Amino acid sequence: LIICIGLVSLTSCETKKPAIPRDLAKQQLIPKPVNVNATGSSFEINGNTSIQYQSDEVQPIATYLAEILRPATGFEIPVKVMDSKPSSDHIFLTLTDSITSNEGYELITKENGIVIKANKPAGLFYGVQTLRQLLPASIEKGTKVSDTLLVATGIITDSPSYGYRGVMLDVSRHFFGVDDVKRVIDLLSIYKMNRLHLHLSDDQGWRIEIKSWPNLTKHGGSSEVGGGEGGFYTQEQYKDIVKYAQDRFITIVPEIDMPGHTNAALASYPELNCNGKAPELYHGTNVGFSTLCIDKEITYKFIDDVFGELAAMTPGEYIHIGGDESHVTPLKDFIPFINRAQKIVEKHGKKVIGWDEIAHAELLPNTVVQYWSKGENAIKGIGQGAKVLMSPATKAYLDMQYDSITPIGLHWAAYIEVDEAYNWDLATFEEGISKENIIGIDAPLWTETVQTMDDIEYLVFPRVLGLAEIGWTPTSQRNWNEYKVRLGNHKDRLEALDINYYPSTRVPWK
Ligand code: TNX
Repeated sequence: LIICIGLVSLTSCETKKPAIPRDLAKQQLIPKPVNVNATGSSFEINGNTSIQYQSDEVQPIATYLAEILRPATGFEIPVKVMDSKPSSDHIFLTLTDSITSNEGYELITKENGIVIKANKPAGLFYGVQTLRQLLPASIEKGTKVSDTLLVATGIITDSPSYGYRGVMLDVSRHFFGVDDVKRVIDLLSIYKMNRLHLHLSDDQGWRIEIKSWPNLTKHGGSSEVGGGEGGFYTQEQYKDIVKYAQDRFITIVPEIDMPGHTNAALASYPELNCNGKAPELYHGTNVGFSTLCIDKEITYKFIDDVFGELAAMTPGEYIHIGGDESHVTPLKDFIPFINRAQKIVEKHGKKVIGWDEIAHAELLPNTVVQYWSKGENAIKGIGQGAKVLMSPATKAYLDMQYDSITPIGLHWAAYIEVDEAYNWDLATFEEGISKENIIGIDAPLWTETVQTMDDIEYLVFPRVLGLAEIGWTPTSQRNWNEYKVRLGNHKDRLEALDINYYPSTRVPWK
């Protein structure tokens, strides 16, 4: 059936294709939902579609969905409070106690409308992300698409395996501005990630304004690896990032790395050095040569001020204190330093995360140990009652090259191809660390070799989709041969989002 509208030549005639109902069971969702029940028909988003909600706290999520659908459809897609029963052609978002999991949701699609139910707004947001992936990839282009917007009918019941699903971005080795961080947040939210850990200080740069110690950014933030310009976030910019992330149900976890990885701070304030002399700024990529002066009282005044200002800008429960690779801090100094740093963070109302070496110290009851290199450290932490955040470098490090010819990245831990980043399980990775010990996964992107947003995307995508699924989908429901097909089917979506992904030959890209 061909319908020509207006006085246009035959070649530009619109072809109205009959709608083919979609099969919900065959949708290519990442992360894979826990339960899918297809009913073999479809709902069409059209000019009559509206988004309805009941309580005020849901309104921003309804608006978020409308803002995705409006440019793609050209339709008005009004957002309104539901007064009585939702009218047909609705997409209805509702909070209910019948869903029990904090981040879980149910997405029910019938021929006359869609209902997303959740216990908390976060669950509704994840239901919206699932709905987004049920629509044609072309909606991600942000411009009007010609595809008919059909959603397959059925019920999806879903909730995550782990509560902490994150990525770490190192903004110290190379600095990335607010817009880049926001793009990372947007892309992570599509895959239901809920934490962005920002590595805000290291030898090569201090990236967060601390008003009581202004030289940290003025001098310590002025360069980066290779000697380029560097940069930093003002407190206003940082708060803007925190809010932007919060609106997408992502909590920012700020890290100030110490007592090692502190050359930028030491270069900014001579009094922080045991010899009272400030070193030069550092533009190289060696690790393990710097340390705060453990014996000086000013060191603790410094970290009290820094954590105080940081805690005041941090709605999330955690502050990360680093603690890795303090090779020039003897253990007899490292232990009391970490003990005291934890107490200072706690005094400011936050819980501590630290790299696995902190397990040598006496951990506070709520401290989390981030496993990156030594299982024995993580196990030592568990012995003290700590929980573990899983980031084993051989699987979860996003700065590792895919193979020996990857143009950027490192390979000190491993080459990590897309299948290797997917084919493992948090709870069986290390004997002695099991599911009840683990809060989730954090995938770090260190940026010694990463200079642009394109570089970030190339190392993060597509591996992060698999890492997101490791955090969300039960292990018993995951296998590479099935996943690789779903990933291959995401090609259109990655391209519509304009992501510079690595086109691994191990994935059957469609
Ligand atoms: C080790 S991982 C580091 C970082 C480097 C990274 C490079 C960790 C806690 N420390 O300082 O950037 O290797 O892969």
